Amino acid sequence: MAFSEQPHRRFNPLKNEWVLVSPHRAKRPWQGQQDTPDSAVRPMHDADCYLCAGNERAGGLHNSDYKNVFIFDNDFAALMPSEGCEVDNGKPLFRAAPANGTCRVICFSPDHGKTLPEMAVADIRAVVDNWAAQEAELSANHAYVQIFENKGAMMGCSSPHPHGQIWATDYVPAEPAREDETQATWFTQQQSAMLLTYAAQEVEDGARTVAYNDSWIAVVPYWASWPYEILLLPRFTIQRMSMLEPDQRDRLAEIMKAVTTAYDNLFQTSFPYSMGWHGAPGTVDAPHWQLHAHFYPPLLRSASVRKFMVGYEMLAEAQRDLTPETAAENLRNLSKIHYRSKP
Ligand code: H2U
Ligand code: ZN
Repeated sequence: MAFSEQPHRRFNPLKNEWVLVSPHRAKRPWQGQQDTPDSAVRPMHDADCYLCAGNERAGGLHNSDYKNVFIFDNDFAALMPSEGCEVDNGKPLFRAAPANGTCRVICFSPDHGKTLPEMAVADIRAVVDNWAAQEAELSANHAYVQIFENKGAMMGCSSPHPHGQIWATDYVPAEPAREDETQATWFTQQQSAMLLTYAAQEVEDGARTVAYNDSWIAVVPYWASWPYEILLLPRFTIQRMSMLEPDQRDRLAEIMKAVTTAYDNLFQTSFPYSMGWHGAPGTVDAPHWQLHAHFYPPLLRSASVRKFMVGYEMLAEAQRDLTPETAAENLRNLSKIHYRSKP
């Protein structure tokens, strides 16, 4: 059997873990849960939305009459900027640590009815600029800044209004901490930045490419565990978002639109996902790091059938049926025009 049809494992060098690929299972029947696809057409302004311009939020404060991007401190923040609680580290099996931080919400646009793929490139560029500014501001007094977007009810997102979040912490959380370690080890052993080398090799190969331009490439990574997972990589050396040059930001806005348009077009739905940026923790030079974004979407075979990371995935290791190459091909071959903007 060919590699593309035979069960095999692939190694994720960023997470330092394996994923089982079982392509022959892709055609198995599904009689399980069907989710409701999001195909709603929403108004530009919703009087009941906590995030729309001018409206009152759940915490009682009012949003400004904002015209492009609007950022506010989360009214129900998971972290506080104040001193953390006292912890007792006396017992090795009952360890705890203080956790201080800042949580913000970023509204991408005042238009309640349009998510990133339906926004103009110039408006996505404004989001990029705000992400970069937040990272610069918050990294001055936090150890790590996590920028992310939870999109769609299926991902537990609380509102259809286009928005994301920023959580800055006085510690480096587990995922970026692991990526820091794997990239540092690679750098020491190979004298190159792992993800810069990887981006160049994916550009050359092309089999897993979803979109690319002079500055960026979006791939279904070789080691993807979610069916339509995407890794968005710079093709140049860059450690943090705040370091991006103006033209690199323009190209980023373009590829963000291309990636999210492909997602929506795949199943003709507002495609749910969790996406987020991983940049170098702290502010010191970190040549082993390459800034990148992960997109983790739950959908598998239609707008209503999702992948569940359960069973073997929870107890042993991640597993996928669809190969990353097939997933990339499916995404790459779609129209570049958003399905809702067609006449
Ligand atoms: P999601 O990105 O998962 O939808 O979460 C939205 C965040 O917005 C959530 O953390 C905050 C919630 O606490 N929020 C406010 O701070 N004020 C509001 O009025 C509504 C939601
Ligand atoms: Zn709204």
